[in-house]
Amino acid sequence: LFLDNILKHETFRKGEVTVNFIKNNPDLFIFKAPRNRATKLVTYLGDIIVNGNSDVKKIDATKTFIKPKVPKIITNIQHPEGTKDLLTKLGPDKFSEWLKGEKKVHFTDTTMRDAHQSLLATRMRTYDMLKVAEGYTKNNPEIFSMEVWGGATFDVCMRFLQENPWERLRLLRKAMPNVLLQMLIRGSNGVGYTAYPDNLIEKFVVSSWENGVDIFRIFDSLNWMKSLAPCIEHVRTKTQGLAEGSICYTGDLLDPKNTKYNLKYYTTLAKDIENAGAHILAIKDMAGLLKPYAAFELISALKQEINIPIHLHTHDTSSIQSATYLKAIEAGVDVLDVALGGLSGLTSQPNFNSMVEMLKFHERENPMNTDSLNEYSNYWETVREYYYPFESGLKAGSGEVFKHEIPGGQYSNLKPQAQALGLEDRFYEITKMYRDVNLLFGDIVKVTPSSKVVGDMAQYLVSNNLTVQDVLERGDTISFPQSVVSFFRGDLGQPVGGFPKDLQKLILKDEKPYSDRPNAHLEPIDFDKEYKEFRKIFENDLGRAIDFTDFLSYKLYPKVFTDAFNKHTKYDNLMNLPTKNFFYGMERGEEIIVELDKGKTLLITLESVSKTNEDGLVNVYFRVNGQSRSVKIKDES
Ligand code: 3PY
Ligand code: ZN
Repeated sequence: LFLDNILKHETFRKGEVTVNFIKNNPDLFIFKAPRNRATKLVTYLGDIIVNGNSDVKKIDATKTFIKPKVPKIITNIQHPEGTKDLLTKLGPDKFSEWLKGEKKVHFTDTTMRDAHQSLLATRMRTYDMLKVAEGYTKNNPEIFSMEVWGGATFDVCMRFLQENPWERLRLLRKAMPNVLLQMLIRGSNGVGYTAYPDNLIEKFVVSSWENGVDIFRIFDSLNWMKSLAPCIEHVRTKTQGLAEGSICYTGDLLDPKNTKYNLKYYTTLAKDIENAGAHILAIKDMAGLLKPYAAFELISALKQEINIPIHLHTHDTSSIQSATYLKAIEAGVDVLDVALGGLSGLTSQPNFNSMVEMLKFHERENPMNTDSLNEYSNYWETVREYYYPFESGLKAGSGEVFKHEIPGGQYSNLKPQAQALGLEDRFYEITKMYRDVNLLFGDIVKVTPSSKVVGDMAQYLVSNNLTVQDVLERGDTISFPQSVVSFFRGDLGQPVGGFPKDLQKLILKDEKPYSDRPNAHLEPIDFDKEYKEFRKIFENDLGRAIDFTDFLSYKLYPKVFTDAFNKHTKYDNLMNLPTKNFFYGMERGEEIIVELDKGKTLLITLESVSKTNEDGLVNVYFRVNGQSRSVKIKDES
């Protein structure tokens, strides 16, 4: 072990050994129990090389990648002061007043959350974010906030990327200490698809704040104040962060026949959100339905009604949403959500780079370094290629979004789901059915998780060759998807105007619905007792160290967390593996560098791959830091 320590020592490896080498390096005498990290890592690579990554359904054998160019990071300067420093100085209430008084338009960059959630099924890995996070916020400290967490990222981190979402947050916080970090939280549904006990949501909010979140964008998938209010309260009373309460926008405000989601409805809801204590109001246009002139009316009216700043979020699915931003700016919007060019447009947010250019020399201009923004946009455009299997295939903006109203974040997921059900060629039918189901359900607000219910029902009806008319005529003989039954029982709360009663009866059969808060039906968590039990299960020498945030992950997603934890035990931390190799393994002769810890790197070369032997095993031969290593992998084909 001593010899091993010497060989691995950085000074030795650099060839800088002097006579005092041993005397000056007491760490040579620290003998760590080997964690076999290198073996675990090559086992993962071997697995992917032989069997592929099960998350990648279709590989294009002709695909080649270009190495992404990371814009220069100036390591020896500190981050210039930004909005995070201002929040610390002013506190949330004064910060909100400051923002409201700002003349220039501010920008939230969604590249690391909603943009890839909406274009690449949320698969963006921490590895690609960390390459640029520090430099980006050093070069562009004028950014209002970076949306980096929450929404579907929490689940996908564990389920598909084998990452710890909390570790992502902590690392991004460290890399971007000057700019506000923002998350999306689904009110009582946290970052999940169902309601959780109130005390779990409270602890989740507090831990999110402690680990780096500054702005909590809080919404409810049915715009139900009873779900929004407690979460706003947690942020207000238990953190020094900013509570951003959201109205989810649906339908068309300008349609005279729209008596449900009209101006009065939105201004009343906004007032309720302000009264519940929000520091900022978000207009969350999750499907990109807010048309330019409707935006002007809505924001002008809200400016009259409320005294907190307004933050507008949209998706450019129709490709006309930059016009919406233009009218919103004219009406006095305070902050706009945008994504860096390479990950903008279509189901993602409008283009940050172009939006800044649009405002040049205008009285509300927010001067930014557009050359730098363009460099980072180019970086993301190149990185995006690694994620090609997760692209939705949408090639141009589509006016159909005003008919089906599918949220941008759901669109990129619905396609692979349809594929998995063998319905790929009936995707258009599914989008039409989505609209029919929405109307059948009484025209509800559709955003996670209510949007998932509509999507599940639409796919169910298409795959069973049923229509909504069939549901109305013989629903008593149909067994509906679990999410639909749960929705009609009241598990996601109450929709605007209530449930259609006859349909509710057909779907629930003999079950009784309820109309109070779903959380009222959930036992609070006994944290002392349950955390102890959790530690007993997961604390062992083989797995990674665990803490309270892991317990929260476990409470939100028990199975997903357990699977990810077990994979970590098998493969160790895969976060530092380059994205190309994480998804596609390695090519023969390819040489990669993987940083296990700061200063501890592995140089891995794939030497050869044997044929499958009679036991169904394949030998994969690597060189790791100059030494031969081979792993036996079971051929699953
Ligand atoms: C989410 O809840 O993940 C969303 O992005 C909703 O728009
Ligand atoms: Zn969104």
